[in-house]
Amino acid sequence: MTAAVPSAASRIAVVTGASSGIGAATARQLAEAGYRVVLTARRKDRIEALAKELTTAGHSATAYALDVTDRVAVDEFATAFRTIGVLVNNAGGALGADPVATGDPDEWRRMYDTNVLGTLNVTQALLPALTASRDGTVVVVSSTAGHATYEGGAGYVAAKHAEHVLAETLRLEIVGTPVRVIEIAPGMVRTEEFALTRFGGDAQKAAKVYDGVAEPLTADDVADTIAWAVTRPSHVNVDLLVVRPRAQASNTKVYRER
Ligand code: 8X3
Repeated sequence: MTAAVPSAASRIAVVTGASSGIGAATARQLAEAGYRVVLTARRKDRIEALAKELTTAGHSATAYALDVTDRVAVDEFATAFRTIGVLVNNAGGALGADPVATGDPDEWRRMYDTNVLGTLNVTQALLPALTASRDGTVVVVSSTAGHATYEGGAGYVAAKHAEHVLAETLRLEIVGTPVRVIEIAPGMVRTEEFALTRFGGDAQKAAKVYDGVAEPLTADDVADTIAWAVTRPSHVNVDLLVVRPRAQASNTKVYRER
């Protein structure tokens, strides 16, 4: 089946957390699909470099430095748009892998802030513009951690469950409006930063996550599923897409070759 060509009113796609990993890969793929991409992240230098790369390749891309947890800044950002077609809520991440008994409440708070309230902030701020496009798509990049727990994951798992609930509830609440809500839940994805951030920059601990796993997903694999879901015809709503590497049967069942 051929991908739907974005309509004139739906051509802007905002991607949060676009400075690296899944966000950057998604921005690239949506630009390829014909969207005018707006890259947001805290690290201005990175999104500016990516916007330049995309523009040089003949795409339309702009960069806007944004911390999704800063509601005032998010509201100001949203004033730039009368209509947008797509919002990809990708900003977020994991901090720590401690058991509940010893987990750091501050890390739990920060994960809730970025993953859940960040998604809430940007979605609330841009919902009028998505609705005004008469063909809007909200993507929530959650995680398989939003659907089942694992030992040492509770803080992240709790935040991702909340993000999943946000997506599900929003879909119920706005049914009948011209906006669909798509949740993409990736499993094990090897990106340059996810595990490194989780383990506070400890490269050895980060590498252990993927130890012996033949082919963890890449950021491109996930971006591919996002771009596929977003480019389905408007009446098709991919509610939830769970994507894992073949070697991962569940959050706790991973095949390792050594
Ligand atoms: C990433 C998946 O297994 O590290 O969102 O929680 S996991």
